[in-house]
Amino acid sequence: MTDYKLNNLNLSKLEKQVSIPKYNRSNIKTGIVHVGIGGFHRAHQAYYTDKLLSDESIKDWGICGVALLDFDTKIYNVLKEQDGLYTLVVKELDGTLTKSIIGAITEYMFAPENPMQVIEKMASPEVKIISLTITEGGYNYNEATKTFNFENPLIQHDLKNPQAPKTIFGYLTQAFKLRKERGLLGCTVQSCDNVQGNGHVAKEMILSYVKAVEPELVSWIEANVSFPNSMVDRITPATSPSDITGLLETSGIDDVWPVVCEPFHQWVIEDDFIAGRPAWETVGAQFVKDVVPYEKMKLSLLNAGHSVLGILGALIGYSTIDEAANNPEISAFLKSFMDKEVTPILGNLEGVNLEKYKESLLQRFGNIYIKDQIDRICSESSAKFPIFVLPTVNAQLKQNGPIEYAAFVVAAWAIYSLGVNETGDELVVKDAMKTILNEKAIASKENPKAFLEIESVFGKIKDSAEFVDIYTNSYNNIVEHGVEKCVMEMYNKD
Ligand code: CS2
Repeated sequence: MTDYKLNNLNLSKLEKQVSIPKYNRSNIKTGIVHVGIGGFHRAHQAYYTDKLLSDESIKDWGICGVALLDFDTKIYNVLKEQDGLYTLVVKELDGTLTKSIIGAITEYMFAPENPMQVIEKMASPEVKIISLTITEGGYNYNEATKTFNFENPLIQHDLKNPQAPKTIFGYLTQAFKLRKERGLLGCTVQSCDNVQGNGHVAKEMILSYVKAVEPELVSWIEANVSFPNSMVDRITPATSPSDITGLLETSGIDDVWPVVCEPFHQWVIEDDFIAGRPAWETVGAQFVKDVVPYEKMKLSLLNAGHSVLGILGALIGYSTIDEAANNPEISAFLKSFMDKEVTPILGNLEGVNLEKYKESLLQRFGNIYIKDQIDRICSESSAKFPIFVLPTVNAQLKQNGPIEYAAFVVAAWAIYSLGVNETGDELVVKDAMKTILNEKAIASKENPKAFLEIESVFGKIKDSAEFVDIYTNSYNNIVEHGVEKCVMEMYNKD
């Protein structure tokens, strides 16, 4: 089989091997600027948009992908070399691979190289939506103070260098300023991150920043920018070297960075787009009035479920999520956590069969073909726990409900933060707060409560005697008996 480098020129030659964009990409105008062109965006929003563009009458919704951080230089270079094209490899439940080339990213920019180019693009009249996957930590929210974190050095940089910002807050401020000065219409900021009330949080954090730097812009934003909430879902592991070579060997596609993902995908969006939007509902997205209950369900079951499997699995010595999910002890623990602690706090979810949803999650986690990396799941846990796990604890504490399972996972995370698993192997801890997590983890060997003192993660949880008690017991039990034995005893007792 001849190998073809993935780019515009070779696209038609690949038609026999895989599905390729069915539209003329050079005719598509940019209607969306997307910040954060990692695997998830490319498996989700860009995938939906590519499907939409197959209707050749739709020409206004191409995506300009923005790589915001220095660290994103690789994806920018790949997209540039491949004319924005990449292969999406869906790993089906029976192990077959469905491959398609996605063409929705028609422009790409590297912000650190040319910040003004990005600001101009965000302010351009044809752009109606600025969407974001900037990760949970990207919203710069401090759990302890419940406010915007002005101490972040990158924010300090933006305050001093408004024309050459580094954070999304600096970019959006400049783009809104230009729109206002030029008398242009506003636009929608659409968060696609795993944050409860992601639109609300995006709005609150952006306005906090703008209030400090351009207070006269606040009322313009309030009147001209909308911030719909959305629930996004598709498990997208990091691409492995064998995904890349496998694609080349089986299809002759020389793609430096394909994206692999599960077949399941869901997107529930609040219909609040001030400058118009693509008809994503025609390709499977759901538009609803209030997305908050769906988000809560997904974050506290799926994402928290991931953290449970990730942290416990890492301590046992597993490297992929399916290994943890297919360990009967761990999966029974997860099921109890979901049923006993999460389900009671979800309230009424009209039209959702929660039992089926939970069942489907266990099946998705257990998919042996996905091989989602435990390292990926455990990375940035300091930004994930406050959104995925701790709201369940706080809600249960308020109603004197059960917290055993969640407290156990927090204790396991404290031990994980020592950086060694139960067989003595080193763990790759990737976390913006790695140093403090490790310091507190070491102090926790003497007094487990030390870990809970990180207020920007745990807020006031350390003040709950009940939580501290159960957490400390779990901590000591894990140290003494190991995760698997404790887990077995816990659900046998129930
Ligand atoms: C994961 C998510 O990062 C994580 O911890 O839980 O990336 C998860 O795979 C996606 O939200 C699935 O929709």
